[in-house]
Amino acid sequence: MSALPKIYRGNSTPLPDAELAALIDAYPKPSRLSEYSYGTAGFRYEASLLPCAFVRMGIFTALRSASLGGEEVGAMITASHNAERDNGMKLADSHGGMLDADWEEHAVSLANAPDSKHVLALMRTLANRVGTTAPDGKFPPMVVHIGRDTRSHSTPLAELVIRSARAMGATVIDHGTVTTPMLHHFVMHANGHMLPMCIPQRCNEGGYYEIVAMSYAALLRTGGTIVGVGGGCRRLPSASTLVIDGACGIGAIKVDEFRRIFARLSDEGCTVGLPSLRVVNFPGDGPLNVDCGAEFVQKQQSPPKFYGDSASGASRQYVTSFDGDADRVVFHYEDGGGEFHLLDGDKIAVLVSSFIQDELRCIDPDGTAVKCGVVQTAYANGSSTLYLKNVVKTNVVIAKTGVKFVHAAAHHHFDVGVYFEANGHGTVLFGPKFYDFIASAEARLRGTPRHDRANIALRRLRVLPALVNQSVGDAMSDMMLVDAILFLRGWDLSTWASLYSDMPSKQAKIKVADRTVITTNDNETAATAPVALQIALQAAMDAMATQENAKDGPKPRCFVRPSGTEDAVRVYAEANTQKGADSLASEAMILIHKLCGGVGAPPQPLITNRL
Ligand code: 16G
Ligand code: MG
Repeated sequence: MSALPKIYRGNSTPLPDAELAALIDAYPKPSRLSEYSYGTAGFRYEASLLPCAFVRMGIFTALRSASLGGEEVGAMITASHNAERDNGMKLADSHGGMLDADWEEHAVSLANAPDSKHVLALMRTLANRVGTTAPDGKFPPMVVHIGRDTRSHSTPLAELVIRSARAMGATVIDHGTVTTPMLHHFVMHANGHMLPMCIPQRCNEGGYYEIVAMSYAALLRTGGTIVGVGGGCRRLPSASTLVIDGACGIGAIKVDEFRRIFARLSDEGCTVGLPSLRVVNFPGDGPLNVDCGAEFVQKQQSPPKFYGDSASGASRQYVTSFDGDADRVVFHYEDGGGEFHLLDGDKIAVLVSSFIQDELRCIDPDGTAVKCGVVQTAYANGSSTLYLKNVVKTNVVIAKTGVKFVHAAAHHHFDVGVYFEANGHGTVLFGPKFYDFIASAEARLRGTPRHDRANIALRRLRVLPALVNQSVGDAMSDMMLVDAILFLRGWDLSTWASLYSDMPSKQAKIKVADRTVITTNDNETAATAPVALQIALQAAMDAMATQENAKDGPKPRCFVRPSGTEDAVRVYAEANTQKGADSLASEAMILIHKLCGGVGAPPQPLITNRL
């Protein structure tokens, strides 16, 4: 059952300095850590290193809310796909997306200030700079939403954040255990003036389920009205039971709620196309993110372990895996011969963007009214990029790795911007031109037969902005979007998988003394330093292209980048054969070791067994 949040009302007046100082000094900087750094997705460390930073982040989030004139912000306590021992914080800005890049440095300064005296001084400087302190010491209203995942230390860590935000006089809304995208949704909806008119404002858990489930059911229902297709779409037996691997994390608990909601929808007669949901890998069934979940499945290219589940293989023909905080999703299945097939973020981008574009063209055959496009990262498989450009015929932009970068690019470049990282992070953003398009189509199509294809397309497009979580990628709503599209297309995972074949690829990582010696261009497709590294990588790619002599399709490709979440350099290579990809990645590893201060013995050649 969805719980209501616990609300602690604040009076906008911070505690006296001495009391704030006592709270800050009770959680000194850990001696084992030289500095906190703000990674790709916020702070993420071994949990015992975090209390100091978290007390200060309670203060920080309150200040951020104050700086926005009382708009509501959020903090999510999670380390996503990391092991259980780690924890972290993702910060949600008032638009619901990730913290504005300009404020990351303030978060880092506060986290790293040597003691309470410095924290308070920084806090005053920041407050004065953004003009938030009144002469009586009162701040504008401040509201901070808090969510946490199922890790054992998430509750005590969340309590620290709540304590310090309250010490600032902020109102704190504690949502308890939720997924990361739910917390982002609450924040986006709490600042309701930013929502487009067609999305009802619902800023709690029950409202979240309602929006997602109702718009999903509405999208499925449009499949019941296709003229000339035998009365409507049918669910293929191989897509009738959707098995959800919850990574032994929060996503399993939350997605299980939809089983109840679907039962209610069925009772109410909304039965078109609803699948059976079967959730496996709940918290406690097995260790969080170990041998299961999206990270494991995508990186290992193998099926997850189904802890405590003895169902027959047949029910596993249609499986989706979430990561530990349910902000990403991949699909997969084993075919009749037991071969594993992964449908990753690239495949989702292809499915979603071609669906939206097809529906738009039913109303606007020239495809000129709304600019659609897909944002990928350098990790996108070359075959997917080629398919998007040549078959879907859409615009493609390659952006830097990390949700905050792909999200910003989708927003910047397109009226309907689809973004998915290969690892399954992604969503769709709808801009003002899309809403204008819908409004004018509604006016134009009013009175035309309901079963006309343009009318059906309009009904489909109209529910999408509510179904997708536009604040951030969301495993639950992405899963339903994908499932609805498959249903409307009459496909199962194998039809979807057969749209194009991935180029064989290889990913690896290597330790160097200082990974910042490697810098890259804006979208990370080439290294800018050390200069010799890129020259050697290019020579290796050219040699592989000659060796493989493949005429069509994407060329062998390799890039390297310092990780934003780990102390390592990441390597990606793809080629026309697995052997070629392995060899290119091995060569890159050797070059990094030689030219960038590799730690330990030179790396051994990489060999993928599944040739
Ligand atoms: C984080 C990012 C993800 C990115 C990954 C790259 C968010 C919410 N998550 O998990 O988008 O793909 O980092 O990790 O932004 P890396 O820098 O270690 O390769
Ligand atoms: Mg995650």
